[in-house]
Amino acid sequence: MSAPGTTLALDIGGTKILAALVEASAVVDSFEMATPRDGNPSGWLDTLSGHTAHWNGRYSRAGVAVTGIIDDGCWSALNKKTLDLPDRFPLTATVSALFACPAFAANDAQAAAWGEYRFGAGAGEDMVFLTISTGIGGGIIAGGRLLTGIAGHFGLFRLQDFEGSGAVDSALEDHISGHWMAGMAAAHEKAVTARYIFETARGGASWAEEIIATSARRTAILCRNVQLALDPSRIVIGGGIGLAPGFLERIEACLEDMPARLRPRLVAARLGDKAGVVGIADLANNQPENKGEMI
Ligand code: BMX
Repeated sequence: MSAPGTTLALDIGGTKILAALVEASAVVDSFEMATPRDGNPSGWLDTLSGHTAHWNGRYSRAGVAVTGIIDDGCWSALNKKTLDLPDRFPLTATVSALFACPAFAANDAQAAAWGEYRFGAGAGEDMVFLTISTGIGGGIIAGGRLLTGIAGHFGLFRLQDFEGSGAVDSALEDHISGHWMAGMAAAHEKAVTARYIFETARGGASWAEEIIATSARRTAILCRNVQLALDPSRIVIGGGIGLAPGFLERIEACLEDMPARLRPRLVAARLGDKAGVVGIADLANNQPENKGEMI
């Protein structure tokens, strides 16, 4: 018999996939793998179900947080540079059939925003969550409610020209996030990860330092704009890059000269890479039966 109150939570991002068994806000078991850059979501979910087969019978429903958007339970990418997906992949139907339980799906950053709001750095106030990771995602909590649909897709803000870079009408995240960092690093070293760039900068490499400083400077502009648009009590910063040592402090340093009333209050996410699974589990548990999607 399945244990009531235990949820299978999957968080599928552009770099890694986290599967977890969640009870209330506690992750009781977890499994992680790199997001394959080839194949398709059916194959990735098959692999995942194989690795988590020993959890069968321990959960009664599934929540899936994914990079990209969900419409009618179908999953698509907004930015294929973050993760290349076939359009309208039937996510909730596939998860429900593979894991033999009702499934609910939502955007990854919105799920993480909800996790932080309920159990992490949110403190019960209106907040914006920003994840700086493979792409840039976000979630908005206003009046105790998570805004759904495409709300919070700050990384998809359009960019006409950025500091004279010549970039025309591209996504903001393509000039800040992990895949941008890796692309910039390619001029110096082959196939490096964002983590490696941070380590190399700490070791004194000026090219790595410049990439991180540029990303932080641009993220600071994004935070200013978010503050002016929504005036949240706090902006919670998460994601592998957002939470990399010193990154939040770099953003704050870029905001120091702002008048206090306009300056965003930045707070580090507290659930770390568990925010997505904790948030999606809570959202899944609060859905009426058989409602398979949120955005
Ligand atoms: C992109 C977009 C968002 C996502 C964000 C962070 C896609 C595939 N993703 O802006 O939906 O929330 O990246 O995603 O269009 P992550 O994979 O970096 O966590």
